Amino acid sequence: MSAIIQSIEAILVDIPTIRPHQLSMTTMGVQTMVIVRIKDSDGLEGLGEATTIGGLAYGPESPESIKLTIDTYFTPLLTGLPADGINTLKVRISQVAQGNFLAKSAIETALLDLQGKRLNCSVSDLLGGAIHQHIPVLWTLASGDTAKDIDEAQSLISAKRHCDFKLKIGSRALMDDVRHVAAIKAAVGDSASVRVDVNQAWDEATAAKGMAELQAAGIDLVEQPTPMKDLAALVRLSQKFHLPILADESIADASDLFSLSAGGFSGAVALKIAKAGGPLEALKVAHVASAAGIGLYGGTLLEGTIGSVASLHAWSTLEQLHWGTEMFGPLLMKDDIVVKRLNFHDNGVELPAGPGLGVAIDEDKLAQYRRK
Ligand code: MUC
Ligand code: MG
Repeated sequence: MSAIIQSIEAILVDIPTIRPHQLSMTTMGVQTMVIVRIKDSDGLEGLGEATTIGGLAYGPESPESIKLTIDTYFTPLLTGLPADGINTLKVRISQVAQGNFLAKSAIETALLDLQGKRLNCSVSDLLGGAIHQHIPVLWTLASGDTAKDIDEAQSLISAKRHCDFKLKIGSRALMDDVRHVAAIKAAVGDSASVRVDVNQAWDEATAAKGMAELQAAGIDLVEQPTPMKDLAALVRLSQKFHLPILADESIADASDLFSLSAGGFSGAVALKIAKAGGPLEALKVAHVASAAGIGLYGGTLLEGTIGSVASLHAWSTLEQLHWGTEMFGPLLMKDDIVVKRLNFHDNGVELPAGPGLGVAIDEDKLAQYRRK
């Protein structure tokens, strides 16, 4: 007899960031995670997480709306059903809910964690097995201050915590951003790869000028320079410059990437479990990318440990991550709600061992940070 889903809980957790994190659309001082706990009739528990950036600043789902979607729609639908039929449960959810990929991702993650615990294997084993145990992780420099960003980069390079950096630009005038980026690249030199994320802030003409300047400054990759819906602009820019483009907000799921590549885009894609609707869905994007010759990058919505580990299990099964990953979310938060924090070393992170995700909740920490 299959174990039955007995309860689903969605918990809002607020943890301050170690410093303000400045993006083109918002500055974060706190990160809000939605932690999902699914319990089954055998007494096992699966953990999931759905986290976004700056409430509603980044996308259409907020932490509060994710909790509402799970409490009001997904919990009554799934309670009482066999917990091990993940594909069947996903079909049931998509029959009642359009979109809501972050909420779906948290549920899919928790079901995978539960399945792994039941079968005594890791989530990456469920996904075909990890190829990599140590996964490269970059750091985002986004203090808003050039000198502080240079200090931050240099201390992280010497500690071997990160050797690749992503700079958040787009909120200032173009040439101010170019000077900021060029100063950081000049300070770190060849010891680091420097990329930028514009988070859709430029129109196509600004992007063309920006890419020419950034190419001359030695930048390696430009992420989402133009608005997400303007796929044609991404295609034209990718054909015009040798400096590669990383598509982020434009690509949520496999069909988005199919359209972009069929339109003639070359470059890379940021995979995110949150955008796609879970680790299984994000891997479908990776398969389309591989078929189309598009490079892979393991992306984040600045999730805490649970969401980051779910992503890492998925990324660990990919033979090649051309641009590495950015699974540093847990390091941006002042504290954590898990018993054992991730082990970041040698410019990357260790995939945790143990059944399921390999992560356990610290109940005292959860009680301290959960929203009252
Ligand atoms: C994004 O758009 O890439 C990832 C790293 C970071 O600093 O912000 C995110 C979101
Ligand atoms: Mg991005």
